[in-house]
Amino acid sequence: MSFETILYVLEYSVLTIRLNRPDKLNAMTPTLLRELKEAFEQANDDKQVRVVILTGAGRGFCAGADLAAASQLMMSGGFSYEDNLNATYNPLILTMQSLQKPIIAAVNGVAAGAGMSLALACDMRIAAESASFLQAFVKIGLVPDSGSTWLLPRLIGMTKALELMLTGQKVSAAHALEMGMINQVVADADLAATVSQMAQLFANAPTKTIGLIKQAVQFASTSTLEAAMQNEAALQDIAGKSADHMEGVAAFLEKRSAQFKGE
Ligand code: LHQ
Repeated sequence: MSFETILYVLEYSVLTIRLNRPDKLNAMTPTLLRELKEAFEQANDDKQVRVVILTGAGRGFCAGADLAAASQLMMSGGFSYEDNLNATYNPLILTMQSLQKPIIAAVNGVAAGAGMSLALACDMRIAAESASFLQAFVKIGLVPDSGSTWLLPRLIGMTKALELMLTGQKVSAAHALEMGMINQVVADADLAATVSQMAQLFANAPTKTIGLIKQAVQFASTSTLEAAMQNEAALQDIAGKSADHMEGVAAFLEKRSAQFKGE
């Protein structure tokens, strides 16, 4: 599959999806949104892929919706934000959240508006020292979208999430780490190597179980304790029958390291 606005590079089990509109800080056009969703769907279906890295080309991670493209759509008449979000951004975020494989955001630069939502929808976030995060929506008179109102308070708590959403202030990578929004900050020059190291860890992990863990945590975030435990039990039944579980136990008993196949 070839793409116009993203780069899709699969090396062994590690897929790197790179947003590729560097001149516009990888702002999202309708084409980019469609391609990004297709890429994640392909990643889900491809058994060879065991971890996805999402990053940006150039000095930005993603500056959110491409405002030039959005204003063109608005001027062409009949444009509805609601329809647009429901048809493009929302399915993309849901595809990422339900991906049965881990996604690492390698945040190489600014993540703004829906671009910040994209980073928040990943499972791990490693940022370069020079990266920054902003809930840019309020600055242009919009409400946070693409999952930010759901994801951000869960990651950093309501107090800080509201502060960021109401002010639109730019947050440095160091501050984001302090707030618990991201997992790690590294020197700009070390970003690729650090992310690659983490990706290797996931490439050798029990991938099927990782998909189930994501599912369990997401289910639990909107359920009662009782329902969450019932769901854990059901998912544990699936994990318990996986080849990787058998291998994990055998490796433990034989005092060797496990060779997981992701199944
Ligand atoms: C851009 C953008 C951009 C186009 C930088 N669009 N060109 C969903 C549904 C539908 C529509 C509406 O919205 C949404 C959700 C959203 O995401 S709303 C939020 C949209 N994003 C923003 O409001 C952020 C706008 N960008 C900025 O505030 C700044 O560019 C940031 C703070 C991200 C970076 O600032 P700088 O580092 O100073 O870079 P810059 O502003 O000089 O940008 C570099 C170039 O990228 C420049 O193009 P040019 O041709 O002049 O060199 C910008 O125009 C372009 N660019 N963001 N969102």
